[in-house]
Amino acid sequence: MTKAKFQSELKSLQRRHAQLLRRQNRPQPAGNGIFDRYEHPVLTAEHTPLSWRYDFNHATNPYLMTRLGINCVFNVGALEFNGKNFLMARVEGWDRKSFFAVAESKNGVDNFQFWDYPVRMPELDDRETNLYDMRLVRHEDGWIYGLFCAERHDDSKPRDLSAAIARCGIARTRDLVKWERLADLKTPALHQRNCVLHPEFVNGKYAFYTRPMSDFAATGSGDGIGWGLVADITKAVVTRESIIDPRFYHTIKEGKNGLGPAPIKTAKGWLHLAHGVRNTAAGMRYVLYLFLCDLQDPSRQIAAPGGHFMGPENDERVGDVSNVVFANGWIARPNGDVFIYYGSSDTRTHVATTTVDKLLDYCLNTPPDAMRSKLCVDQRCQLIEKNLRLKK
Ligand code: BGC
Ligand code: BMA
Repeated sequence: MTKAKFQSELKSLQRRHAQLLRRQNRPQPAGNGIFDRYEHPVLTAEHTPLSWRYDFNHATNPYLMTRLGINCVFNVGALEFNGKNFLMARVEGWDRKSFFAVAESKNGVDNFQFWDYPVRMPELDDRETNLYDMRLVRHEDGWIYGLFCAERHDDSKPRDLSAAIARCGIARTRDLVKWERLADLKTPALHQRNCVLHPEFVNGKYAFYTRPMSDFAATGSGDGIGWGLVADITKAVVTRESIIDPRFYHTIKEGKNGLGPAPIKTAKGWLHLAHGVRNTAAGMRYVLYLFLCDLQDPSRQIAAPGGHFMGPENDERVGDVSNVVFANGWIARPNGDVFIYYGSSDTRTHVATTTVDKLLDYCLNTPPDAMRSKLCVDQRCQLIEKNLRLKK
């Protein structure tokens, strides 16, 4: 390619990229009354800066090739900071390694802009291979914590290249730029993914939501979402882990479940967003669900609406790992607006908006899972009867 052609192609790449970042996002018409999905994803691989992917020098990249491709941007942590919504994205390169990068937007639904550089997360040791799915939480101790999965090969099975160990990495920051890496969380379980820090002290201790599993990813190898207290966050050890949200046969969380972001504190309880997984002939299906815990005792569930809160729809169903919605970030603004950031099929990031009031109404007034077809029909007939009576 001549230098002149190179320059004009680069210009048009940059123009298209700027257009994508400027694109407005609107709520989709006809929601479900619970939340509004938006027309476009808020972050995709194409939203990452061109400088992360291309070499802009004609002498070293005469064909204007993508040099370091980005595969997908999904499963973001989220935090409000100085009135803006910040996302801590899981960015995955063409090399399958994930890393973290911050993108920010004023209105939280469009115009997300990545910072110039991704996060340089300090490494604990060089066997750590993949980092992903950060939960951001502003703790009452004054730090912003990031909890994430730090994955490595399971060296006790040298011939099995898919054998892995999932650990909970912990780091803290004041500005999302400089990170202090703390020791990984220790618990009785071999594997921990989807761990979350509770934003407040409980009995003077740090409280962790955990997800103990005896296998790296297999459904059925853990009992549910756990809870444990930790005295020293710099060497976090959970010795006693209790299950606060168990799995159940023939529900949306039959196979496994895990907490999403840190809970939102509301007047009626701690509001939780989690994911539930079931196994199907087409692989694992991931959906989102909500539950509410007691304000005084956050380990006690007080409301558990039945069924899924959100499942993958339309384009969301297809991607690198299809039939998945996953969320590890949400933001409740002081006015009660809630932004739920969710990844679809391990490929892209979307937003759905709602309010704390709607989510509480959903939690407190959606009937619980009746657990068998017969009782589910009874439950539905009660609703129908109530409606038909109104018509008379
Ligand atoms: C992937 C994760 C996935 C996990 C369990 C990891 O290697 O990076 O996205 O959740 O495996 O399947
Ligand atoms: C997991 C998560 C996510 C992912 C999902 C589906 O266990 O930690 O990273 O979205 O699997 O692959």
